[in-house]
Formats: sequence, structure tokens, C-alpha cells
Amino acid sequence: MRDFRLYAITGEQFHPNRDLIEVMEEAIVGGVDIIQLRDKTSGKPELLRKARALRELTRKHGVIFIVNDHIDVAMEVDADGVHLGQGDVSLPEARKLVGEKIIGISTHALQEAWLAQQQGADYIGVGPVYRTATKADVVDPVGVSYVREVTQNIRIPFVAIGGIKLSNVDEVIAAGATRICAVSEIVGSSDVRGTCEAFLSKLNK
Ligand code: TZP
Ligand code: MG
Repeated sequence: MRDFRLYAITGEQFHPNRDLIEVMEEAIVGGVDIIQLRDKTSGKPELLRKARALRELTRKHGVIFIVNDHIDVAMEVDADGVHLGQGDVSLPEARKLVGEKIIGISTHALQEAWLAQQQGADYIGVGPVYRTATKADVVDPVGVSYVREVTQNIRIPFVAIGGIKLSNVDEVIAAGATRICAVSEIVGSSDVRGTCEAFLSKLNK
């Protein structure tokens, strides 16, 4: 897959008065190079509507577009890929369905990271690094020590996620992360573009 540095995931609960597409476009202008539609509440028609709109937006800007959980939606809107958790359909099963599209896998321990790498994941999520209120089915934070372990042991691209803020990202970068993902810190910001630019300037140091 094409490499990326700053990964934004949708979280509409963090901008109740702003339009999804407007917020994600601001993130793209700020330098986000991959976007994931993550929506645990909408029904299929609503999901498809959002996915189509985000596909159009990301195509216009040349940004990678990933759909969380819903392989059918990803295929229907021709997203670039899907992101799956440990409890979702297995990677080999997903690969049969998506072919060459990107498959990202959430991991919380080195054993999961190894398996994802061995099974052909295109990238892995590494986290939650810090405590986060964004994910309901919370796994305990894995800390920057897991970021360090993955940096030292895993060859495929990884993105650090979970409770990452401008105020703590330096520590995550120091542990070896070169790609960062955030939900609330980006889409909940009163200056989405500025927040993305600030993340990138830290990543580029
Ligand atoms: N997966 C691991 S942590 C997380 C997901 C989707 C939520 C991250 O949200 P935030 O607001 O950046 O902590
Ligand atoms: Mg999932």
C-alpha cells in the first residue's frame, strides 16, 4: 500500500454541530493522508451514504479511504480497504472477499501483530496506547512499551492509536511510531486543520 503518516478516523459524536464531510475535508487540508469511516450505530443505508460521500471526497484529494468492519460497504463504494478488529471476520476470510484491497488489523499484543503480519495484513493498528473514551469495548491501554516492541519486531507498517493527543504524541514517536492515528484529538478539535498540521510537524521532525 501507499505509505501514510497521519490517519484520521471519523467520530461524529465529537462534532455534533458540524457536517462529517466538512470536518474530514478540513483534516485532509491539514495533511491527513488516510481516512477511516468508523460508525458503530448507523444502519446500512446511512452507512452507505456516508461511505459514498467519503469515497468521493478522498478520491478528489488522493487520500486513502478505509471502511471499518463492513467489508460489503467497502466493496460497494470501492473503498481502498477495510479495517478489522480481533473479533471480526478472520484475515484469510477477508482477503478472499477484498482481493488486493488494503486490510488493516487492530492489535494489542505482539502475538496478534505477528499473526497479522504472517497472514498478509497491509498494516496494523497498535494500541490503545493510552486510555481512551472513544472505543466502547475498551481493551486496557498497552502503553508505549507495545509501540516499542512492534517497532523492534514487526516489518509491516504500523500505526499507533488510542488516546493520542498533541500533548503526548512526542512520547509515542520516541517509542518508534512514524504513523499516528487519532479520533477525538482531530475531529473534536476547534481547529481541525491546525491540529493535523501540528501532528505532522511533530512526525516530520
Ligand atoms: N482503536 C483502538 S483505540 C481507538 C480505536 C478505534 C479509539 C481511538 O480514539 P481516540 O479518540 O484517538 O483516543
Ligand atoms: Mg471491528
